[in-house]
This record gives sequence, structure tokens and C-alpha cells, in this order.
Amino acid sequence: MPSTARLSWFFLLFGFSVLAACVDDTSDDSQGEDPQAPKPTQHMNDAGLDADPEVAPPAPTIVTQRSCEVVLRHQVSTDANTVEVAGEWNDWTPAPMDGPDAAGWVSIELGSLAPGEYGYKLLTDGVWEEALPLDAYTKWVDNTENRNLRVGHCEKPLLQTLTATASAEGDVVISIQVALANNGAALDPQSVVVKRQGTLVQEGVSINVEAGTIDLQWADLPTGKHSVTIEAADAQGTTAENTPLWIPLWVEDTPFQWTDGLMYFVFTDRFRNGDVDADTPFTSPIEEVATIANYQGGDFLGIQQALDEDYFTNLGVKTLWLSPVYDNPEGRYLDRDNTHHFSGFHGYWPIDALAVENRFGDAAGSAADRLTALIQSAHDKGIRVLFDLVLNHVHEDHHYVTEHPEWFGDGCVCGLDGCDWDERVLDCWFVPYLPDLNYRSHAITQRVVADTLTLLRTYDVDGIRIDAAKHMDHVIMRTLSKRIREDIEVGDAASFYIVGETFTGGDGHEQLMAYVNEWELDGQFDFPLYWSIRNAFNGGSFRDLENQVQVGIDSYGNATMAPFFGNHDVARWSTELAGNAQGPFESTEDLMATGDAVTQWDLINPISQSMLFTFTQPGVPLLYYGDEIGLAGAGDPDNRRMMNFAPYLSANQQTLLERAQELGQVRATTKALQHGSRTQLWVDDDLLVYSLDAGGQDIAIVAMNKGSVTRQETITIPHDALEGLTLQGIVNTSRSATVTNGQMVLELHSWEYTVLSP
Ligand SMILES: [Ca+2]
Ligand SMILES: [Ca+2]
Ligand SMILES: [Ca+2]
Repeated sequence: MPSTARLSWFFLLFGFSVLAACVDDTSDDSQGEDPQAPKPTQHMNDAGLDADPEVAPPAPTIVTQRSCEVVLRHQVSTDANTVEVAGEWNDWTPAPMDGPDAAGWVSIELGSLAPGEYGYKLLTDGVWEEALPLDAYTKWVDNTENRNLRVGHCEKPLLQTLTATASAEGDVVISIQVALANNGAALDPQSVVVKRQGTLVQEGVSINVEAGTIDLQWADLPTGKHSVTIEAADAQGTTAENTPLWIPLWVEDTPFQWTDGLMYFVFTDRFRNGDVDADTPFTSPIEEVATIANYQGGDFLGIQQALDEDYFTNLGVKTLWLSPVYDNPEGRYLDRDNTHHFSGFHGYWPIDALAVENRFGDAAGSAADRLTALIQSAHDKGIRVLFDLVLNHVHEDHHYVTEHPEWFGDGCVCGLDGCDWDERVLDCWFVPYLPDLNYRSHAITQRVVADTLTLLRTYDVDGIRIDAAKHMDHVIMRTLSKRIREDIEVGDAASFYIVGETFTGGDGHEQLMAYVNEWELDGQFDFPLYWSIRNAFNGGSFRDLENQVQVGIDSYGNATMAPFFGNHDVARWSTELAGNAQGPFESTEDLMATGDAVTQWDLINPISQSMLFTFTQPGVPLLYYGDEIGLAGAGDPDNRRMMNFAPYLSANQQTLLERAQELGQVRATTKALQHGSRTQLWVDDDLLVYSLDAGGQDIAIVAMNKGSVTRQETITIPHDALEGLTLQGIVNTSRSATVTNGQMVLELHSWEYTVLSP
């Protein structure tokens, strides 16, 4: 969701000081000696949203030449009499700002500041500001969160994106204004290197040295992703500060929305072994680690093969969430209880910020090359790729630990020796070999943001899933999110999705939403709904499920949540339904693969309806690999068994897969399901009917009966557009119903379901 509104507001708020202030990702954290102790404050109108629309923006938002003179501007309440600012540049000595003027604008010339990031705060009428606006860059200094003034390298050029658009016909327009370095050295046209999907492009590139502009214009690009990188330097050979500029770009017939189809979580080591004939070096297990906790040979080539076979497309998948790609250690490590050894097969023990897991390569291709090719193939099929960012911690073998031992200290292991999970939720270590990244140390925030942006650019990634969100200070997610919004999502050629993982119980709405807003996460995995789905289809009532849906609607607002019924941290749904969830190291029979037919239908029916329900909710529905065939498994790591594919599926696994495909396809092709608004039409313990209305006749009616008897009910249809129409089953085509006088008679046998649409 990039938005010009968001961008212009940003410039309005910060004025051109920000243009002189691009982040220096390598500078050390030079913290102030004695940060202020802010006191309660008010009279601030930080947001500036209520500003009189007739007041002109304070300064040009795009410059042609950089200045080393930093000017800080803010808009405050017009009730303010005096505004002062204190920051790390002046040892926290309050200095008066000019203004406020009639519109509340205040400013101060700070002179020349060395590149870096400076914490600061405002005082209005002598009172320190306390709560900082959500949209502000912030910096922790000695346990206090401040605003953050980001001062860039004025002696280097800066690439500013003015426009980046791509039409459905493949017409692409990008214009770049180069802000020259402060010495005014002209843009060197020979230095400009434009690449599209990594390939050098010269056609359609116009450079105007006098104006300092680079314009790109292409026509008739085929459907797919065409990300652009731009490198430039000036006549003195000084490379632009933000080279290479990365502009993600999609050409698509209809504008993409993240809710258009399913997200599929591929657990790389357990999905498919693509090089089974020649991968001895990659599957050799780690000694003394049980098979279920060991590497099993899955790799990027295996995912590539599934892509090539349209496995994901056939499921209506529009987004692939890859388990973490970071290189993990080769060794074995004990779990928290000191009972079982684990390997890093899961990817959540990063030892490198940029290198990818060697075992996910194969005998003929490096992991990095395979990953690049895999993402390219996904894009060619219109599938987005999410990276799973592990930012809470690193493994003790990570280069951050060697390079910066001072970042980590001794640690405090969550839940042990007075290290309370809740009190130390931000800085405790999950286990002694996973040092925590404490983002209240600003140097850590700067480094992780810089490395993460490099990783995303290197692999042309489309979105991110943030692991363990509640264990990190907001500053890392907000900074990363703001950098993505401001530096990458400029224009409307691509939108990022940022989804967080915060494991909660059934009442976790408030906790989830604490991280969701325009400047942090787009949404989170909907754990409260997860618990209700599992309850409803395992003997519970649809009434409880619908109550939970309503709480979600009331709580989530415009957030783009991700509903799900299974993931890698909970027992497999088939195993829980079978009442078969032994311990994670007690092997559980895979009843969908081997059980008798009666047992299997006890699993197929509730899993099918769980998919129907989940895939027809608002947001981005998640399908955890293997749930489409009812793969078995108790808790972690048993819930991460090796995936299985045709022709090695049982007949009932094949049936479930076909149902998943039908449901996923309908989600991927029905506007009403992709972004319709939801209305409950009927609910009792076992029968549930709701509609999704995307306007006009783009309406779908979802109905399911999980009771043991056939139901025939007269359903009130509050959609005038459907009056007199016969609705056909787009799932379960044997059903149809006609709307007469605002009513429809619906019949469903036990465990039958349908989706009806004109
Ligand atoms: Ca392999
Ligand atoms: Ca490794
Ligand atoms: Ca933490």
C-alpha cells in the first residue's frame, strides 16, 4: 500500500531537512552523554493532519542540489507560544525554533552536521514532548526514545524518484531527479547504469545532464515483474549515496491486491528435495540429531519444480512465504528443556544477514543462484514472494556477534533465573545460543535495517513476514516499514506487504493491533480466529466462530490480516482432529495417508470446511504446506514433516488436495471473495451462511453445514442486486438457488458446502 498521501505528508512534516538527511547506515552510534528526562507534555499537534489545507507546503520536497546546511521543520499546534529543540547535536541544550507561524510551522537552522542519526525532542512552552507520533523516525538514546534526525552525505549525489508507474498494457514511466552533491558537480551520463531484472537496458533511457534527470520509458513490457535498478555518479566520480536505487515494478492486467489469493507457507527443508539423485553433500544429516529435527534435504530447486508444475497456481496461490533463507549453523543444539538436539533445518538460527542457507542449494546450483531463479519464476507466474525475517535474535555464530560482541552482553534467558518472559519480553534470549538483538541500541537498528534492505533488494522480494514481533521494540519494525514506504514503494508500480507474527490466545486482538498501523505492520496472522476455527470444526459451534469474526471486524479496521487454521508452531490440524497429538518426538500415524476410509472422512470433512471458511475470509488467507493433503504431526518439530506429492498420495489425500484446489481457485478468481464486504446471513451451531459483496452483482454466498443431518432453510438475502437471479454453485456446482422476494431456499446435506454466485 504505497501512497502518495503518505509520502507528501512526510515531506510536509519534515520539510527539506530530510532531504539533507539521508541515513548513513555505517555510522557508529554516537550517543549523547546525558539525554534529557522528558516530562509530560501536551499542546502538540504532531500529526499535522488537521493542518489548514490552504496552507502551502513549507519547502520544496525535491531538490536539484544538496545543501550541507540542515534545517529542521515541524508543524505544531497553533496554540503553542514557544517551541525549542534539543538533540544530540547540541548536547541536549534546548534552542529556540523560529515560529510558530500562523499555520504552526516552526524551524531552526542547525548548520552543517556530520552524516549520521541524531536523537532529539521538542519542548513546547517549556514542556518536553513525551509520546512521539507513530510516523516519526525514532532513535533510542540511553533508554529514552527520541525523534531521529537522519543526516545524509551532502557531498554525494542522491537519487530521488519522482514517478514510477506501470500500466496494464506494459507502459512504464520512471523519472528520477538527481540531487547533485553540495559542490554542484554535474551528473555524469556515462555513469548511469539502468538494469531491468538484472539485465542492462539502454533503450528508453534519457539523461538530461543540465536538469539532472534520468527518465525511463518503456512500452509493451510483458505481464510480470520488471524491477529496475539505477546506478549513477557525478562528473567527479562520486557515486550517489543511495546507489543502486531499486524500484520494484509489476505489469499486471488488473491492479494487484494482496487479498487476491492465498498465501502458501513453504517450509523449504521439508517441502521437496529437488536433487534427490545427487545431493549427498546437502542431505548428510547432522550427527546425534533425530530425523524429525534434522535436515531432510528440501531445497530451493524442489520449490522451483513445484512452481514449474503449477502446483501453487493450481491452489490459487498468489503469495509464497518462504521459511527463513538465512544461512544457519551446521551444528546441533539442545532445545530449551535440554532434552533434544536440533539442527537449523527451520532457518530461524541465522548466522549471516545476507548469505543464504548452503543446504538449500544442490550439487549443480548454489543456494543463492537457485533462490534468485526461484523468485524470478514465481514472478513470471504472477506470484509474490515473502521473506521470513528473523530480526529478534541471531545465532551465536552470526557475524554480528563476532564483529560487535558489545552488542550482546551476557544475556538473560527467558523464563530462567528471574528473567521473566513478560518483564523481559523485549530483551530476553530464547536459549543461550540465540543472542537477542536489542533495538534500543541504535547501532543495532541501523545495521539490521541496512542489511535487511540489501537482502530484499538483492532478491527482489515483494513483502516480509516478521517473526516474533512482540519480542522486539517497535523502533525496528517502524524504521524498516518507513524505509520501505519512503524509499521503495514510491509511485504505484508495486506494493509491499508487511505481516507480523505475534502468537496470542483467543483474545489477543489488542496485542496484535499494537503493531498494526500505517507506519508499522500492514497486518498480523490472526491467532484469535485460528483458535476459534479449530474449535468450531472440532465439535464447537459456529455461533462462537462468528462471534470471534465480529470481534475481529471491530478490532482490525483497515488492517490486512492473515487468517489461518494451521502453521508451523501448532499441531497439525489432521492430527488434532484425530485426537492423535502425541508429543513432538512421539511419531504419530498419518491417518490421511494410511487410516481407514471412515477415519479419513472424519478428517477430510472438517479440514475441507476449515479451508472453505479460511479462504473466504477478508485478508490474505494462509495455507500451511501439507494441510492441503492433511499431513500429520504433533507440535514442533513433528508438524514439519516432509511433504508428499502425487503420485504418492493416498486416494483421500488426493481428494482433499482437489478440494483445496477448487477452493483456492475460486478465491483467486472471484472478486467478491477477494475484496467483498462480509455479511452474516445465517448462523446456528452447525449451519453457517455469509455473503461477500464487492458491488453490483459481484456477490458470493458461502454456505456450510457441519451437522449430521441435511438442512433446508429459507435464508434472507439483503442484496437487491441478486433479486430474481438464480445463483449457481461456483464451488460444488450441483447446488443452485433462486432469490425471490429477498429470500432463498438453501439445502445442504451433512458436511456439504457451497459457494453461490450469479
Ligand atoms: Ca536437497
Ligand atoms: Ca548452513
Ligand atoms: Ca528481543
